[in-house]
Amino acid sequence: MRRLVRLLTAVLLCSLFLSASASAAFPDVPSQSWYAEAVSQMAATGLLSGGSDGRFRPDATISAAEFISIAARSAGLSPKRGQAAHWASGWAQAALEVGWYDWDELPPTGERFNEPIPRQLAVKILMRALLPEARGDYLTESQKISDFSLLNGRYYDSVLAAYASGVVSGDANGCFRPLGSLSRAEASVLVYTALQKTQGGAAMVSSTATRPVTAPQPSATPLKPSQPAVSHSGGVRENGWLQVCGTQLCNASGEPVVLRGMSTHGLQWYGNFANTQSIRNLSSFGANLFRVAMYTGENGYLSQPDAMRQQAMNAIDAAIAEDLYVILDWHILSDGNPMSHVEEAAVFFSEMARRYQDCPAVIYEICNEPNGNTSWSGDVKPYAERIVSCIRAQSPQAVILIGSPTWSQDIHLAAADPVAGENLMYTLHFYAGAHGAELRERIDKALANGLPVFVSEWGTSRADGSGGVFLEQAGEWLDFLRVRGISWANWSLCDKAETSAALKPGTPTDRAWTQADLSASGQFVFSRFRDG
Ligand code: DCB
Repeated sequence: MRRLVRLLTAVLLCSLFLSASASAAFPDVPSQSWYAEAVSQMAATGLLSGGSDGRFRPDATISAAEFISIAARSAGLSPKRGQAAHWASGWAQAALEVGWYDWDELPPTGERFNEPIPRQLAVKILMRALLPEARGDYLTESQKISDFSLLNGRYYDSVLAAYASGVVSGDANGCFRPLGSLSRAEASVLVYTALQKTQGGAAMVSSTATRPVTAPQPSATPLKPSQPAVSHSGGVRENGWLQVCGTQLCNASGEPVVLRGMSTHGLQWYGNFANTQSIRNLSSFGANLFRVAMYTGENGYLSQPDAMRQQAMNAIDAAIAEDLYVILDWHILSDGNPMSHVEEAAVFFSEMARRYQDCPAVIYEICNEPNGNTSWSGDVKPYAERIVSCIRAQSPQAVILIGSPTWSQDIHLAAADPVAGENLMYTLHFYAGAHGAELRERIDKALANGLPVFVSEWGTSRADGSGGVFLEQAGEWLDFLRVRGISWANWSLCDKAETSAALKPGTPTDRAWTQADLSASGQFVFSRFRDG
């Protein structure tokens, strides 16, 4: 024990001495700065260096090459034969081979070596390099990150582990800024902090506290579970054209948006609830999304195309006038395989996408719920490729929602083999009385694989639209969706005598609605539009 103490003291003294001398070596690293200790200690042990002019450039943005070489040295990795004529190529190759990151995140061919490294990638590399055993609990750690929904799912594990082990904490607003860059000073503190958490890193521990990567404390007031990860963000005038950033739906300026609202029941039966007054009522309760369910079978579009098209357009136009985003849903159900009517769908979506090509409100849902003997790779995916190209020919950027087999529950198949293109999202449908943790796990895995998810239909009932209502289970679902910034539309806005209907039988469509008009399901769902 005495020997150990003597050894540690020697190491500490030695590192303090080195600290003083190294700090002096960088004229642009003030000895009192929050990063001085990290920079000087790491420079002294050869883990990082300054420029040929002897300066450290603490405020400069760190490049991928610089970060990887520091992480690799810190983890004791040896450079390999690189694939690019770049000084860091050998380090990047070694890091790639041990699996710190994937080829697409930083190609070893070097063309992105000099670009800033995104913070999410830096943290992934660092955690794999230095603290591969660290883990973070999803619910606990994600609550600490107010911009969690901006984080790409493939970085969840590393970032949550980094928060749990105290390597990273949020900025003053509790944000991680996963796509932001790091200054050289921040990166040094980040690596140094991680080194201190490693077993061998005790030698680096000094008596003075270091500043965490961005702010002194993990978000000073951790987010309460009831607080939305992404707040509800208004209508079309406020947000404009939507876009998909990573897995998150964003507005025209790239800020996260969550859409929440109602789906109609079948337009052929309950089209009266797709009028202006009903949509205005919905909006007054806080919804910013309306879904127009145009059945194909069951006396829908396939049997009366002109009438149904006109009804769908009227509903869309009414939603646009009320400033709501609106989903045009090709509601396949009894016709389980979308390929059965792909030609009709191609004509329909080409025409609709032309009509609404200048309209940022319109979102296309190309196949409600494939079911029966339908496969992803053989049916739904080729169908989606065809219809996406029809829509894209008219509307290059509108968001398109794609379903999957088993009533749009098989997103794992889509995640393994997604459709190529931009602004595509994948629908997951659930009914609270039938579906729970298993489907939620599928969502998390899909997000982790980079698949953007949109819950374009869900109910408080059993999967047949009746039974229950299952409000406790529905609450669990909505909490889950809120934390992940996932948008949703509830089934359904009608007064049918079934529990999933939001309105009591006989509710009129020509006046404002009060709580007394809402069913048990409606009261629950309408109260969740604003904050999730
Ligand atoms: C979906 C459909 C939707 C259906 C609801 C509830 O189907 F997209 O059209 O709505 O979920 O079942 C119901 C209406 C009824 C109507 C019936 C037929 O509420 O009033 O009579 O459509 O038009 C699902 C979703 C999931 C599952 C099964 C169905 N599942 N399904 O997991 O088994 O059989 O319709």
